[in-house]
Amino acid sequence: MVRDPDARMTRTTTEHVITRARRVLRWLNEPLPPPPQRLRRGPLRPGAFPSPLRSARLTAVLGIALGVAFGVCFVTGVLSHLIQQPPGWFRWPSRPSGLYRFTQGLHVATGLATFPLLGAKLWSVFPRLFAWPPVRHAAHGAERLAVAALVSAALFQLVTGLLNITGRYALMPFYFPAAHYWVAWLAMGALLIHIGARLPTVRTALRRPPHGCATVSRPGAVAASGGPGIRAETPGETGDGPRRRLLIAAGAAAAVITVTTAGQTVRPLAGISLLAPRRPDDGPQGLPVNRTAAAAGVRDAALDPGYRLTVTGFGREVSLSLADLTGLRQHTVRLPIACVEGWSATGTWSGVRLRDLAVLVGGDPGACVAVVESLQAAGRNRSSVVAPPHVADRLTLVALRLGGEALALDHGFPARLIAPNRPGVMQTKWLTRITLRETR
Ligand SMILES: Nc1nc2c(c(=O)[nH]1)N[C@H]1C(S)=C(S)[C@@H](COP(=O)(O)O)O[C@H]1N2
Ligand SMILES: [Mo]
Repeated sequence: MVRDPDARMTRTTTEHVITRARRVLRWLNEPLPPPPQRLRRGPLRPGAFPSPLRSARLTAVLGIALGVAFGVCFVTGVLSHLIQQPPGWFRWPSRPSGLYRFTQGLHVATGLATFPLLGAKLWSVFPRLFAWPPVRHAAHGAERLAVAALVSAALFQLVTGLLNITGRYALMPFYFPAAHYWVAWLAMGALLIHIGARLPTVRTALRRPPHGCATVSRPGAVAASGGPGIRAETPGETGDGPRRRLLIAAGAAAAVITVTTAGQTVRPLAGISLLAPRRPDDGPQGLPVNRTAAAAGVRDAALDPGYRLTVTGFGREVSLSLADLTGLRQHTVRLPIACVEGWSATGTWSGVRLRDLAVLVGGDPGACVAVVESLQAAGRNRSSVVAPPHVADRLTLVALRLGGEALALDHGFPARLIAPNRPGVMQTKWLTRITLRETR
């Protein structure tokens, strides 16, 4: 019989790795020397947080609600980022025409609902900040660091998100979309570590009956006790009434915030939109304005009678006056502006199909990308890229009219882009140039 030396070598290497891993794990869970007892003062003293409201179960239920809200917010946020800065593999369709309006509305709504939930959750675990000993072993220290990262990242996301939807960019000394995007990944990573570490505790906490009628003590009872001031619910203990009321209050606050802000995108709720930063019908021609013509510095150029829209591509170039544009075949569509800030509003737009302009310079509208540029000299939103499905879509217009009238100056007069299923920030106003090229 021939022995296989390779197989034996692989086996010894594997065993070696396993032994190493075990040693690291043991080291991570090795108890660390406790800090001197005389430091155990103030909030660190035993029994510093006697509130009967706090319990492992309350924390677990709030944690699950938060996890769901955060998950939805994360997925819809990453989606919004991909649509605005598409990597090569990403395709975003032009239908259903109101899909982005829905996903971004959900993003902002779940983000806002997180405020009371996170507040209640932080309150419910606050005493744990003063747990004694502060670090039991290296693994415990790592978990606490992940929690610190999670809390900071979550607060950063909520605050920057709120500043964004209220248009307070000046208060953010960084580029909001990039910061909000990368910190989201940080929060998600920390959240996954946190869930991994806390899952057994959550299971135990939820298994225990809320009204404490059981008398059997379970082996997990100690694990579910969250440290100082946070009790595992021992059977027969009272205090579920106030705890339940706190949960209901946090849930109700989340619901009230949702209902009083959703009106900025859900039209029937507009009347009770008390907390929403925007009303969907507040602005010229019954539509909000994000950047005015004056703010964009395009007033004179937009009102100039010599205005021309240049369409180029495939070796051709046409220059169209406003009269030329109205002389082309006109179409009318009903489409929303769905701002990344979470408000949206539907308008009735009329103008020329982008695909007709592609044909005008000899392009195949089924295989074209368009770059649309505005009269605005500078600024991140002065131009945008229109992907092939949107160029080809019959709903995509170079709009000249809104609600049966010429476009208001602030809505993009003389001509703006309006396309189905696109973020508002990519519905470029005051168009001056459209460049078409073949899809590679
Ligand atoms: N040239 C230009 N187009 C622009 C913008 C801009 O700043 N400059 N803002 C965009 C944003 S963020 C939104 S939400 C929509 C809003 O369109 P409205 O002002 O007509 O409602 O226009 C988009 N088009
Ligand atoms: Mo926007």
